[in-house]
Amino acid sequence: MAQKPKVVVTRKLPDPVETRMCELFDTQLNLSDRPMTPDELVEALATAEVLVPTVTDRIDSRILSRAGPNLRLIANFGAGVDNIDVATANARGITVTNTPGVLTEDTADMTMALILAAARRLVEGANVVQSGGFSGWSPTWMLGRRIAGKRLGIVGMGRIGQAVARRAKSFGLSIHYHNRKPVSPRIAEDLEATYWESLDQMLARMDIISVNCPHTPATYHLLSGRRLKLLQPHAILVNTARGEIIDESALAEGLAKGEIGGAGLDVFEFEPAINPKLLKLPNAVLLPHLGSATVEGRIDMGEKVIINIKTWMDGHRPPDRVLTAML
Ligand code: 8YV
Repeated sequence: MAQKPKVVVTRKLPDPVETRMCELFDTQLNLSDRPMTPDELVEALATAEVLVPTVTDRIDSRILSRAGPNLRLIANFGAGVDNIDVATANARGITVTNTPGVLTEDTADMTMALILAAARRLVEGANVVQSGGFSGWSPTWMLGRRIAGKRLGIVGMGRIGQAVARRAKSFGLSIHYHNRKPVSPRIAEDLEATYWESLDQMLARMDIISVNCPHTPATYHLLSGRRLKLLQPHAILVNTARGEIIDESALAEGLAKGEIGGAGLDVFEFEPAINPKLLKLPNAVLLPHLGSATVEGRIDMGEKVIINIKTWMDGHRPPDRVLTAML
C-alpha cells in the first residue's frame, strides 16, 4: 500500500500507542476521549479505511451498512468482540481483528482479586476503616470465608480461564471447569482440573464460580435465573468476562435473599449502568470494568492493534483475525 491508510481511533489510547499510530498511519485520534455517538461513528466511517473501536462502541449492522466503501478493517482494541457484528462485517468483506493474549494475566489477577475480596470482605472492611468505624479487633466480627480447600468452578476454560486456574491452584483451591470441550490431557493434568460436561451439575457443587467465557449468542444469560438457583447458598460468583452472560437482575435478587453468598463483578449487563439493587448489597464487590486496566496491558493491546493494521496494510493476513466461525 503506497499511501498511509486512514485510521479512525474512537477513544483516547495510551500516548506511546497514539504516537506510533500517527507515525505509521494517517490517524484520526479522539483526544477528548468522549465516546462517539452512532452518528459520529457513521460520519467517521464514511472516509475511514480502518476503524479502531473499543468495548464502548457498538459496531452493529446499521452502522456497518452506512460505512463508506473504503472501510476494510476493524482492528478492535480489546479481546472481546461482542461489540461488533462480525458476521455482517465479514459478509461486507471487512476484516475484523482483536487483541487476545496480552490481557490474560491482568484479567486473571483481577479475577483472583475479586474472589479474595468477596470471600474475605475486603471492601466492607475498607469501608469501615475509611468511615472511621473501626473501634478495635473482635474474635467474631467481620468473618469471611477461607478459600483454601474449596472448589472453584470455571465457566470457560480458554486462555483466561486457565490463567485463573493456575493462580487458584496455588491458593489451594481445587479446579473444576465447564467448557465446550475438555482441555488437553496435559493441561488438565497440570491443573488437576475436573471437567464437567453439565454446567448445571457443576454449579450446584461449587463454592466459588468464575465466569471466563466470551459473550456470544450462545453464552447470553448462560447463568440464567434458573441456573443461579442451583448455586449453594454460600457460593460466591465472580465475573470478569461480560455482564450479559449472567442474568443480572436474578443475581441481585439471589444475593439479596441470601440464596447466593456473594459476588465479585467487574462487568455488568447494561454497562455502565448497574442494577440499583446490586449497589445496596454488602455481599457484592463491584468494580468498573478494570480487568485489563494496567499501563502495560493497555500498551500491549495498542501494539497488537498496530501489528494487525500494519500486517493488513502490507497485504498479509493480520495475526488476530476474528472469523464468524470462531464465535
Ligand atoms: C478491554 C475487555 O479493556 O478486551 C476485552 O475484552 O473486556 C477489556 O478488558 C476492553 O474490551 C477494551 O475495548
